[in-house]
Amino acid sequence: MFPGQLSSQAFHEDIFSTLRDDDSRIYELITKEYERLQNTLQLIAAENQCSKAVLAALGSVIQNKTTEGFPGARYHGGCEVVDEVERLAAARAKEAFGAKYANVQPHSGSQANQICMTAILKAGDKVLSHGLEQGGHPSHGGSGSLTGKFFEIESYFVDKRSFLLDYDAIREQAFKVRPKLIVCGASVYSREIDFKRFREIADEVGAYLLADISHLAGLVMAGAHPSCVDYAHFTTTSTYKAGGPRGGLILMGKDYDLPMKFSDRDMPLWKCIQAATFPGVQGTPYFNNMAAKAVFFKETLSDEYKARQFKIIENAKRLAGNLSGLGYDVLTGGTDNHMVLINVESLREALTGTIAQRSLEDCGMTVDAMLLPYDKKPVFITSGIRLGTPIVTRNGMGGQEIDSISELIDVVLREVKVKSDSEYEIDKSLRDEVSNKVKQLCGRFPMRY
Ligand code: DSN
Repeated sequence: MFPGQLSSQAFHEDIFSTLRDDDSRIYELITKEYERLQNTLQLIAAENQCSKAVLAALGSVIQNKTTEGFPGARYHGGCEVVDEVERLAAARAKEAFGAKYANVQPHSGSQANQICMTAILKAGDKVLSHGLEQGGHPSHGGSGSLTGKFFEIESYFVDKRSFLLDYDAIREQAFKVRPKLIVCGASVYSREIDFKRFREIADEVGAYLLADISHLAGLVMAGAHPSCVDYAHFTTTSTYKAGGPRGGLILMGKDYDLPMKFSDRDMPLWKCIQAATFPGVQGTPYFNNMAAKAVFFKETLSDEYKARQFKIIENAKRLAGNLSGLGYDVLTGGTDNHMVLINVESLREALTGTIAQRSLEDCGMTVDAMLLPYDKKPVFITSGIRLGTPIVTRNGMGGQEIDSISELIDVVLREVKVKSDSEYEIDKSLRDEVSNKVKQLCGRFPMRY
């Protein structure tokens, strides 16, 4: 070591105090967010909490490296370390999901979907996907997304009465539409998805199948939800919802090297995915995220991670059962995963999802207002809320705490005074009382890392 040079350990150790000294405003905002997370209940189904090791990998000098391409075939020099990082992250992802191919470069779940779609579709090709207004995702063909602008999108919907996927109806629609791609996976669906059935339908109509398991990835890795990896041609997910860093992932199972026919040659599917990644959709991948993904995938192999995924479902089932017992309309009557969908309008006529979200937030509980299937309310008002148990479970909460949370939610939603679709009043003493109970609960279960 030359004078003036720091070891990697010394360089990285004081990153946070350097930020405090150099940019006190951002430092303060980070501190504020940390305190919000410590002192309020996070019940957003799409959120999770990564480990300190993941945070460390995100905030390391690896973020400085630029290059395009894939390990061993890059467009810049100096890639020997990041090649190893990428290979390790992909190998660990394959192990965690039991996949044959993993691409750890997508910047997000949306970009993972864009990569898969542009790999196999031409502009104007038909796609059949879960309707956006019922909890599909913009990147599955929403009209505002580039996937909706370039491909011809048909939506399938859940059954009007049961709110469940109706596979016979989807099959019938697939025969009518004859899509080149079927997309399954949703942000507002609390029941098991039958990936095998989706693949049978795709095979019958000669379509590819893409399963976006962003909401289910942790459960799938742990075996707490059936896996799609060998049923879907492409599995995509974001990595943060399962408890990793922000980012996306593409996995392929047994079909990873099926040939895709071009006029002058055949190309295996996995290579089409690589070409669509770069130069197709992205430039330089985020190597710090890749390092953090590698750290996360290693964590998912632990017994603690796997057991936690089952506990997340157990807690969600208890929350659904409690609220149902208190007279709430829980969509589909319960849940098979980490989310609970509630029609708040059926509790009190004038109550909306937006008022439920805001009044609960006033009392320290963070949830999402959510448009439910066949919802008649506008998108920023909604009839529903979506609750999720990943973070409270991550912090060690179990049945007793879920019972307390159910009671706290109930008292707020029964007592809030509704003035219009989005205006309300909440008694100050009630707000203080509930917020204090939430703080006490959070104090007993501090953020785990
Ligand atoms: N933000 C996610 C969700 O709330 O489900 C979708 O990407």
